[in-house]
Amino acid sequence: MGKNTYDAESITVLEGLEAVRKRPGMYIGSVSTRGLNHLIYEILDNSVDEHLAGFCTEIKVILEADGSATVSDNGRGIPVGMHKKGISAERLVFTTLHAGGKFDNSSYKTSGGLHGVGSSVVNALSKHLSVTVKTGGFVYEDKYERGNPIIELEKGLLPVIGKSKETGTCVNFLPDDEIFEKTRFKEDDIKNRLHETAYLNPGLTIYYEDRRKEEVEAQTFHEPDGIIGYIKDMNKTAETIHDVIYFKGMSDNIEIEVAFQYINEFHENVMGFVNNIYTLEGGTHITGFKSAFTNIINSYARELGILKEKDQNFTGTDVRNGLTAVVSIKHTDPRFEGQTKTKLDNQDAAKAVSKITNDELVRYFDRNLETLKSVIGCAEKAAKLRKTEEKARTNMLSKQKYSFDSNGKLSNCESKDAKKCEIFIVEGDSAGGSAKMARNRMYQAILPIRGKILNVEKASIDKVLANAEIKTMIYAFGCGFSEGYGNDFDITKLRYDKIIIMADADVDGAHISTLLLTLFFRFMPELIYEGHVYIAMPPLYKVIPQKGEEEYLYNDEALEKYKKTHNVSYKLQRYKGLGEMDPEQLWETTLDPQRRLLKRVGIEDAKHASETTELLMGLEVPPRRTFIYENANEAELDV
Ligand code: TSJ
Repeated sequence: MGKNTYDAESITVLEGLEAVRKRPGMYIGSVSTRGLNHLIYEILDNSVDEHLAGFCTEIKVILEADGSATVSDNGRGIPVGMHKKGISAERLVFTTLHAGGKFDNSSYKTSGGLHGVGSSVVNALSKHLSVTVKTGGFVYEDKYERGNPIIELEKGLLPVIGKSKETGTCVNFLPDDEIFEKTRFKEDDIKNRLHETAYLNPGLTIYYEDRRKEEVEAQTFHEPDGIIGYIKDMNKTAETIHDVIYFKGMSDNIEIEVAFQYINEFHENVMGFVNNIYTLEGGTHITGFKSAFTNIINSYARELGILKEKDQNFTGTDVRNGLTAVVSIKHTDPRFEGQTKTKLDNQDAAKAVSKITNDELVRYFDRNLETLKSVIGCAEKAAKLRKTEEKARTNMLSKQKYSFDSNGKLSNCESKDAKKCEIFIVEGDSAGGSAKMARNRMYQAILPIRGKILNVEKASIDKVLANAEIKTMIYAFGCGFSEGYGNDFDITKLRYDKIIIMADADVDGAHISTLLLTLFFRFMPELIYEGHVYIAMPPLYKVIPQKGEEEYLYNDEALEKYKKTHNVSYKLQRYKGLGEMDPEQLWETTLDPQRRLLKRVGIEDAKHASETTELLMGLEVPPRRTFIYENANEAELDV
């Protein structure tokens, strides 16, 4: 650093970024893969803001071969000129916490959202970061290491490295392996996010490239139909009841955009976005949308005589039966609450969305009576089913509370201390038998399940609850279950800290895991939200060298690595399934808390899980098998 007047300021700046490196979780949520991907989104949001401000039409996101990421756009370019006290504005952006807003005169800051922390945090958590700005005929460059500028400025101005008639910003950064547990970006999550961003910004084209692979993968995301296209794609394989309905409006300075369509299925999918941020936990915009919908459909149903005077109103869940909807709003000052800070809290949004939804639905349905009638038909079907199910449930709960222990299938553990207890849900009787012998019976319970449990997405609830294995499971967990029409689920009663799905590493195993996750996701989502659900990762191989220690290998990468690092002859044993392991092996590889590998099913998977489920269950048999097969080897060796 020079002896310039901004010395004092630089010191506080560096202290700021030092705090980020000390407690990264405070700024990006976690240092797991989720936090890692978040770095890209944080930078990307700046370019999207530039698009929202009306100056950028193209964004490129490149996962580079060296593990770094490059995000670039064709916007105006970050201001490089002198800002207050002699620091270039660009420097201030990258070295000051929360600097973003200061120059940002676009009306909607995405940075107001989930962990919206700005590019300085990305800078602080990167081994190196470089910025190239094209503006005013010149190309400027700046570089940082772990948040520290490494180029000395002359008179506070950035060095010029070339000329250009174009404008734009390009940022390249390599996440610091001193900070992150893993530094490999997860491409599926990133591609989803880019696609979502394209749907929400129909004027934007996003190019994606993954250069880490031998064969470079390139994709373009451009969705000129916006959220209408989003709905169409989500309902691609479903039987739709009407064309996508779209409306937008402005109320109380909040911009509201909605697209929806009913399909002939027994579930709802209402997704909310605030300033392009997906709100997993919903919030006021969603509440406003839902309450307007419920009111309107009920008053039309009475007007049309479909609901008689003596009839009860449809519930909100009835009204949303079969509904796929996207509610996207733009708010100048969004506030978020909830466990993952993804629940909109602004009361004005509820009022505004409800007003616009109300006005626009009335306008539409008054002119489209046939559509209205088929929508009400969906609610009627749901109400009928609900009433049957309410009966079925009362019967089930009163009759069978204590009866299914007689299956004798659950081998419970002795301890009643839920914090220490685990339950393994094991596919197949033979693996179940081995697991029962191998387990630590003090803390580990075993529940073998046979074959394929019920497809919960398709089955109605009384069928689900009639399934012996599911009943045993619900009973064993001890918390009841929740479902659209009431909530009997009580997570404080959970008897096991860990619920561990143990299935073979093959197609059928993947199917069983998906079905179980669907069941949990639909009827006991708190189990997933609160991180109680895990997937056991049994090894794929055992290597037995002529000399030296035997080793279990958990994936093909580990095998490749072993081959490269061990020059001795060895026998390679491939496990086909859990059933092949004797109890001792099962203990060593999959049950022993000291040695086993578990994948935690996290909230980040929740949205993806539900989509996958819908995809899996909605499709015919052949594509379903392909999908599961393709993904069977993709489980991440986290935790
Ligand atoms: F912040 C960042 F460095 F992470 C970043 C910012 C990364 C990337 C890839 C792009 C951007 C960015 C910033 N793209 N476009 C802009 N635009 C501005 O910062 C900008 C330009 C001009 C004016 C103006 O009022 O003239 C205002 C702004 C906010």
